[in-house]
Amino acid sequence: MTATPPASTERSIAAAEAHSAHNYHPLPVVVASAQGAWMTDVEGRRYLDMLAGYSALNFGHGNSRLINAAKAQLDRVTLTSRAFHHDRFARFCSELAALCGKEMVLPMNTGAEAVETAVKTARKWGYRVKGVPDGKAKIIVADNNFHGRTTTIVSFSTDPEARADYGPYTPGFEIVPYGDLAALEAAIDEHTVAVLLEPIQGEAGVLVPPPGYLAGVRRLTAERNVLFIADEIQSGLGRTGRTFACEHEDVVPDVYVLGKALGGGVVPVSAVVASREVLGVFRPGEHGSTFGGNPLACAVALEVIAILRSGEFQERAAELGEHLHRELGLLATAGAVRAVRGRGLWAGVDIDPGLGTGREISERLMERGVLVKDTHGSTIRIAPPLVISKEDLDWGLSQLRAVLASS
Ligand code: IF1
Repeated sequence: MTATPPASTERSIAAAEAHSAHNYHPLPVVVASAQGAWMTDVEGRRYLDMLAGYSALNFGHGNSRLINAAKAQLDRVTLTSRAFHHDRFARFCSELAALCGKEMVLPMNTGAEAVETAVKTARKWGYRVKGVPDGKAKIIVADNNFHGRTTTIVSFSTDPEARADYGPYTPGFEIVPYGDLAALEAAIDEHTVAVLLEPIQGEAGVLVPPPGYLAGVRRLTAERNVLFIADEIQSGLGRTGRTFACEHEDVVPDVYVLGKALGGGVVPVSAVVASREVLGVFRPGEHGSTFGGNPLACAVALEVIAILRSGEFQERAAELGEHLHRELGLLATAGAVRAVRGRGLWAGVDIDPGLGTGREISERLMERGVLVKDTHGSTIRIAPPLVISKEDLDWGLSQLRAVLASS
């Protein structure tokens, strides 16, 4: 008797598990193609993408404007390194600075690199501009933060999974409770150069700070000559219904840290954006990256910036987000859902733990053609591409309702 060959999905997963480090536990789906808010697996099954590459795909899979910008640039020049100028760089920097209402841009690739760059910027600014004694600079961060996975960044993580076994850790950070202005005020001293925060905490479960918190952080940091660094890598670029999540409190931070959607889900593009006083601290040779600000990255990001300038996706996220949160609120009153947080097309949904872990709910949703990602415990996050139609969003929500009803 010959064994039936395992399905293509199982073979792909087995092969991946054999030769890749097991630093992830993906849902058992093998994607082969995607368009808009939909993905198709190797066996032709279709799934509604309610994660959007952790918000890297805000403008949808295969967005024709972004793909065309990339294709056109592929035929011209893709990489020069920063040893030479290239003809997309100046426009990228000036247009991104303008989008942020700032003056200067320092481009990198991944989010973690941009956060590292912001840390370096703040320290250098502290020594050169604020006058902090050498080696004493302190940066205040929040508990349950997620800013990336480099050794310095995990040094100030409070998540044992992200941090354990990676010491010795980088000093110079103080952790305060997120949302607690008094604790932040007490932590600021004469050596404090920056406060680094997510305006909405993603990994923590899409945690929106209490009203007035971001405005309070802005006031305190301004009064004490401390930089307010907003990590808008996940919250920014349309997701919450505004270009930046800080806008919900009319807050303009000193430093924006951007990533994910800046590359449109096509290429990794990140950046630190700030005033001349802040980013002007760098001299040649003091920081850099082989790929940061490369022609392909700049071409795609320029199209992302043009898309954002129209405001179309911010408006979509605001409108559909209101609908999403209204519908999730109904689920919460029905009992299966304990809490819902978020803004715009971004929600953290705490499921009644009696109904299953976030992972189990995610697997059941996958079986019904909806892809989401769990975070700690019984929380799932919903963050579809902003191109999602209201009908598709409603269909996805009906699948969630069905899963909760049958759990
Ligand atoms: C992973 C979470 C999302 C971020 C913020 C910086 C970075 C991230 C606010 C670093 C990255 C990721 C990375 C991804 C999981 C993910 C995530 F669950 F951890 F929180 F999106 F929800 N600042 N977020 O959210 O950016 O270096 O990855 O480009 O598996 O690590 P990166």
